[in-house]
Amino acid sequence: MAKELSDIGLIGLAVMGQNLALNIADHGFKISVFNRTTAKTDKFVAENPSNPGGLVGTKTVKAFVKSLAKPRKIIILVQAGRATDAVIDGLVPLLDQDDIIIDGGNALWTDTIRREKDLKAKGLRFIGSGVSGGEEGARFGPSLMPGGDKSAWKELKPIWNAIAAKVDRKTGRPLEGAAPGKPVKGGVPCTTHIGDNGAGHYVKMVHNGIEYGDMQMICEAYALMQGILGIKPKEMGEIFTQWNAGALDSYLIEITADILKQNDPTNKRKAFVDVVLDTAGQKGTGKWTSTNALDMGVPAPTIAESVFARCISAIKEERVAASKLLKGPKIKKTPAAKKKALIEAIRDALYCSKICSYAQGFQLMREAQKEYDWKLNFGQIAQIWRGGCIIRAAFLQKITEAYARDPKLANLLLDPYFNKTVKKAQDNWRKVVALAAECGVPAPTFSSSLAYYDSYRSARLPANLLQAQRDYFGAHTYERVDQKRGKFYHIDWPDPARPQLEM
Ligand code: NBP
Repeated sequence: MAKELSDIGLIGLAVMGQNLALNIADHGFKISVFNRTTAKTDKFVAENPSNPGGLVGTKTVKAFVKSLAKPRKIIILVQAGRATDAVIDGLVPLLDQDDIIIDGGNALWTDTIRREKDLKAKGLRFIGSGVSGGEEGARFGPSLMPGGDKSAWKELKPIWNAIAAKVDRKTGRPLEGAAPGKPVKGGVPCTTHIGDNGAGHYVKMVHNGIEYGDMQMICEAYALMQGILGIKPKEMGEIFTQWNAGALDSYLIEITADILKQNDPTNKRKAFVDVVLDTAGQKGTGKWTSTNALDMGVPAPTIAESVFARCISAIKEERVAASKLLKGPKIKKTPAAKKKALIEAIRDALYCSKICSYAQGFQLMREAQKEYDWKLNFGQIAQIWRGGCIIRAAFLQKITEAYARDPKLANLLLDPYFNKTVKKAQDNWRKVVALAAECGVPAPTFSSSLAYYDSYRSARLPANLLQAQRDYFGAHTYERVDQKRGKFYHIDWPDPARPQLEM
């Protein structure tokens, strides 16, 4: 007998909402849907008549709420910010004690903390869940990062476990169903309860910051191979395919290979990548990650550089004008015999920079858990990023293993695997950064990652001089190397003890 009431409901039928609703229905859950513009709901339901669970289109929020089994579970997939608040405000008067609202949008985690608190005071439960993987992920298995009320998570877990991407328990490799939309048999779902209130959205934000870094690093590898070696897109596509068979095995490397091999649809003799305008947009999560890093005083320069790289790309006209006035060095031709070695060096530079970028992302989460009193499981976070999401990569299994070895690991770079990898590859990394500077090819994330690595491994940095400067002009005081930490000194500048120049 068909179920009368729906197992779950979803509001917001744009790209993400439609695909997630179909994924949920594929797994046998009956789902009610609602959208502000009713025509979109009608079209969506009409176009998807058969699925194992069933789609129920509703025309009013009241009818939508009435169609759900209690405690009601309602996913919101609308724009983050005001639209999410508007949808919540419309729902609240219609809900009963213990009903559950799940925000699957890219909300700012502090908004999620606020919403959870407000709704709790009204007797409602709230989950802020990161949803990663774009359209394809939402449809066939995203990585899901839920945070919030534990009892609400218990109710949501069977659905989230069913629809999430799955990875192999031992190898962490993403698993696929027999066909798109066919449920995957076995495997570990790429979802776990991340922590209280805003923890899920915070981790999703850091995921996006890391994604910014990954994408920019790949672009720098492309720019170096193009600028210094003159490699054409098709050949470079083959290089990325080879890289994808090794330690760099990841979704972003795979799609980069595809993109580079793609011809322009309007002129088949041209590579598609060559006709795309070089200005990149952003929606804000990379900026949020970087701002939060600055707020908490956690160094995340690779992620910030990747945001700035998009900013500088956006001022196209200014760059074109500057290119006519500002001269750089002439690019040295690399002899053909050295081409293979340089390609390998670029690959190593990419891998080492990637390690630094992830080290920064995980340090951010470590600091945030102190600030917000969360208990994050870093190995599990790396594991649920192995499938479904944009940054899915073989490399994440190494992170899971690193945290299994030492759950309190201070920095990924200190793990034996990552330490050994960087030790082996760093000569190549340094060579590439030096060559990029010599040739005038911008490589902001490669070089800032190297500076991060060198700073992190320095027992003594020049901040001694900096602190002395601060004491000189602002009486900011300084600590001494020959005294215990926490004791502060000040000199009345200019210091009478300073040796005078003999005349
Ligand atoms: P959008 O963020 O573009 O949201 C638009 C949808 O929200 C439309 O269907 C719109 O209805 C509906 N909506 C409702 Br219902 N009430 C609204 C209101 N009061 N104000 C504005 N819109 C309202 O959809 P999306 O691209 O599917 O993304 C959904 C969420 O998922 C966002 O938070 C996004 O950041 C996040 N996300 C997106 C991706 C991605 O790849 N796109 C990936 C991961 C996360 P209408 O038809 O009447 O305009």
